[in-house]
Amino acid sequence: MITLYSFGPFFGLPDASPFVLKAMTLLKLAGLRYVEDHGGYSRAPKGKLPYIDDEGTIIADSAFIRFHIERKYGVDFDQGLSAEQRASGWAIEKMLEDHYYWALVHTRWVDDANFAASAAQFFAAVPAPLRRLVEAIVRRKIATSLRAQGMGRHSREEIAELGRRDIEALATLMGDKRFLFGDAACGADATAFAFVAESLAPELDSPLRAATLANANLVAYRDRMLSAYFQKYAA
Ligand SMILES: N[C@@H](CCC(=O)N[C@@H](CS)C(=O)NCC(=O)O)C(=O)O
Repeated sequence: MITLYSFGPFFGLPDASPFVLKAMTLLKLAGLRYVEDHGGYSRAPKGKLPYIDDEGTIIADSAFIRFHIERKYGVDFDQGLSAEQRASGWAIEKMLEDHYYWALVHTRWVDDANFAASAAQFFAAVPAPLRRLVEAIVRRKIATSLRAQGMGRHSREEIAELGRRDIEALATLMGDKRFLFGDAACGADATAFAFVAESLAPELDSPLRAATLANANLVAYRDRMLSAYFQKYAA
């Protein structure tokens, strides 16, 4: 049995992290059963979630989880796709993971009102006297990461504009297809779905949420993926 180390359900979604939601979706696409463990963050080999324990083999990072599933279980998530479609899928994933993600992080963690309504939920279990301190330490760490990555050097408006461009690009590439490349979900759909679903979390009244909501095809895509793979969270 595979153990997936995750944060746990937040924002009406199976997990607060788009990378964890991506890994869950990959496991489901591959038809692999897994159990979740919400207590593994302190032992995360790369200091981040997700990671998995597959019968004693530890794999950290959603990309390497994907490669592990492909190698060990003989799964081709992109079966039937052309070389060009596979390359496009990878490019879409990296736009969302290495660019859009940071706009989403900024929205959740920097803006005070959004933080109070969303990310602060993570600390609900921390004893009250310590909660403010822990929140402040984590927010400072995230602000430092945002600056180091580069996104954190832009103004709020500039970050919103960059994030909107990503969402518009994704919506255009999706068009009126059921999934990114047709009638079947592929590897990149795990990522695209995860980021669209996290963007639409109702707790976050952000320009990114508004941009996603403005694209009916993305909202329908989120609903379709939830119904297919996360029935409990479907509307
Ligand atoms: N490249 C990693 C990114 C994972 C990641 O950024 N996870 C975040 C949550 S969304 C995390 O665990 N952050 C905790 C930290 O940086 O301390 C993947 O694809 O799994």
